[in-house]
Amino acid sequence: MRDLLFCLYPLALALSALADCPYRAATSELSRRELPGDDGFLDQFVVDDTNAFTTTDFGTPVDDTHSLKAGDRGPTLLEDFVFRTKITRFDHERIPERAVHARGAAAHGYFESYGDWSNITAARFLSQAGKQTPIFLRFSTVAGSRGSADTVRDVHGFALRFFTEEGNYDIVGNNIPVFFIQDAIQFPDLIHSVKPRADNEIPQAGTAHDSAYDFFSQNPSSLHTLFWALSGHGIPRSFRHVDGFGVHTFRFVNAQGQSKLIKYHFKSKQGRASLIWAEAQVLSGQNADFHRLDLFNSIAAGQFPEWEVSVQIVDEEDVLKFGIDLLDPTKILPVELVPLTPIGKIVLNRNVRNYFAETEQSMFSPGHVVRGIDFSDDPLLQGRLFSYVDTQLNRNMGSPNFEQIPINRPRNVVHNNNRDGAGQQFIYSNLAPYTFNSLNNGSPRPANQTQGNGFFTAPARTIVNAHYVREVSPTFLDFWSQPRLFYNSILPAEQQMVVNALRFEVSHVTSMDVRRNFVAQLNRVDNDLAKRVAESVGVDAPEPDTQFYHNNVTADVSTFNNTLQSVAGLNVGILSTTNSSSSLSQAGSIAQTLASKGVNAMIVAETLAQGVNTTYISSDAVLFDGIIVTDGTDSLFDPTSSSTSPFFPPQRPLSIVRDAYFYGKPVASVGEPSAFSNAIGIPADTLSQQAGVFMANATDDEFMSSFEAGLKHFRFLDRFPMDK
Ligand code: HDE
Repeated sequence: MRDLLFCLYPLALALSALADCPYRAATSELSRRELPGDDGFLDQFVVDDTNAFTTTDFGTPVDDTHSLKAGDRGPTLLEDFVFRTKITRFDHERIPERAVHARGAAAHGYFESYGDWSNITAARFLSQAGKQTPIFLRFSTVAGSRGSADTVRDVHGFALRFFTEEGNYDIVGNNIPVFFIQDAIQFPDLIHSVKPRADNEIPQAGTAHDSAYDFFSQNPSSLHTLFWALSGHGIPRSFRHVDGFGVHTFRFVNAQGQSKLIKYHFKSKQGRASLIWAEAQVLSGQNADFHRLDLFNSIAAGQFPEWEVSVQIVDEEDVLKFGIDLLDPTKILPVELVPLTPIGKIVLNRNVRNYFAETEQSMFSPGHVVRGIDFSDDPLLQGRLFSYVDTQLNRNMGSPNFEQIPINRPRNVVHNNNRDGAGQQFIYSNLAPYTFNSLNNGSPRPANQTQGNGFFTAPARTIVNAHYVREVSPTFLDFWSQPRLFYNSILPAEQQMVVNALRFEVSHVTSMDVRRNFVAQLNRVDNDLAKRVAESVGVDAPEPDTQFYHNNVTADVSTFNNTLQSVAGLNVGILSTTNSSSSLSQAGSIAQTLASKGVNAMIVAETLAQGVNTTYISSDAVLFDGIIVTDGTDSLFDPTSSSTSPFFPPQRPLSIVRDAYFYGKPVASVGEPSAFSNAIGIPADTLSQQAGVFMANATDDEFMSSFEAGLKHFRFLDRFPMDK
């Protein structure tokens, strides 16, 4: 023991020397610019520690780097309030993570209205063309815990808050337009089935296990959402490349009280883009923060992601007209039946300054509504109106004052008779905190449709004379036609991805009965699909059940059948070597051209020599949206001993090229292509005929512009094997 102490002694000396090390000024990235739609509201809460001395929480300047001890080798004293308060604060740093949607990232921005929509809604943020309203948008996965990886397969949250002048309005949506269940009372059951097993807490952030597929097969309302999640929508390339949906039907109500049913759509102006499952799995390990980083870096680089906000508008009396009950959240309203009306756009232009204070403490609720908006009777929505407030009470340690946290505060002043609670931030001066009063001139006064610009319930909302029931509506009972509509509407290669996803997921189910039950459900969607899955999971192929089948299709549900609007924010690996100065200079000029388009061009070489951005040891095909191999790098791709190097794991450059190709990415080579084609394992003359493969002797304009077009195409699906 004594020996050990002596060993540690030099370390202790070194540490105490560190404490005396000269202060080096670090450049701060926190200085902020004025941006459109930014009301600067949060600035008043920002603490700037520059040139400040440390204080306790109660303001006393102190030294909190050494505890108070009886002698320099003696015990720490209970008296030491500096030590006790610092450690106590640390012990209490965490609040409960969200029960679902725990993992996420958010950013600030603004909404801009395309017009004056007061004919259909009294909402002020929609009252004028060009009107800007600050927003906060949080993206998330659902099942994983806060420390899980970004690229797991999951539905993604799209929780949007408008800080309007008449209060906060939240649309707490997802990137998939439908949900698994039709009644909120089933939500705990759904989540218990998809969350990890109770005994060993496995698997983390994934549905590939018995209980999830037991739930899906016993509750076929879940099939439609499951199909979307098992396609590219479950593994997006980035948050910037997802669409958002309000999912439920809501109402717009104008000042006169006339209402319409509406469904929200948020279309990514970047375009939709998805990962391939194999790379999503690798990415979880290579960079568990892939999506968070992409969003943060894009905004920091001034590449502000945008979404067009649209609504489908339906007359009140048409709630059942389309053969779809608009109160059923497991159904889409196909755009062929009711087209989208664009009403505005949202732009994200500012990162959070403190993840905990802003993103973690943001508490959204579908019940945060403003005048001009109203709910529908969708039973899922109705239940959510209870759950979110309840969950915030839990996350805020029981205190109802979570709405007073800066990120949750509305921009207008709050006036009501709610009082006290832990952590109350306001000093209410009204000595008559009740309504109706005479001692405070009757204030605060109730606001409604005609006075105080108040919220009001759409007068057209009626309730039919009915019995109390615990039953599902007969109009909710078709569970199979829309999963089929989705499956019919995606590309054959995407159908293959859904088949493969199901093969992966169901092969993790150990119960034969669950596998059989699930295949029986698939057979109600599509017999060919059911057979393809059955074959790979040891279940007998079912006979067609033709009563369920149809050939309808709908537009715009695929994630691969669209071209990206821009290459900004995409990552390209330019493979080079420190052994060749001409390769490095070629890489430099390619990087410059790509950077002028907003691409993150990363020159990869053995070491971080001058001009190199990253090393082979830190690189992998999954980290790039496309790769370019520069001239003079042949020796790196020789699978024999000459390619080994202490600077990277065996064959890393080769595997980057090969994997990028097999993930369907644009791949390019400059100069003699034999090493490049050997790395992929396909002869150069065959490769050169393929879409998304670019080979040239020089990096001329044509080469660069065809590579850019390849990036916009994003994935070349013909590289993936099909069942038939
Ligand atoms: Fe949520 N959901 N949810 N949900 N949800 C939560 O609230 C719940 C549902 C969604 O970024 C929780 O603050 C019930 C549909 C998002 O902070 C919780 C039901 C949709 C987020 C909750 C649903 C969503 C949540 C957990 C069935 C898409 C993250 C933490 C009726 C339209 C918001 C929290 C953020 C979060 C309950 C179904 C989206 C437990 C009971 C449908 C994007 O209250």
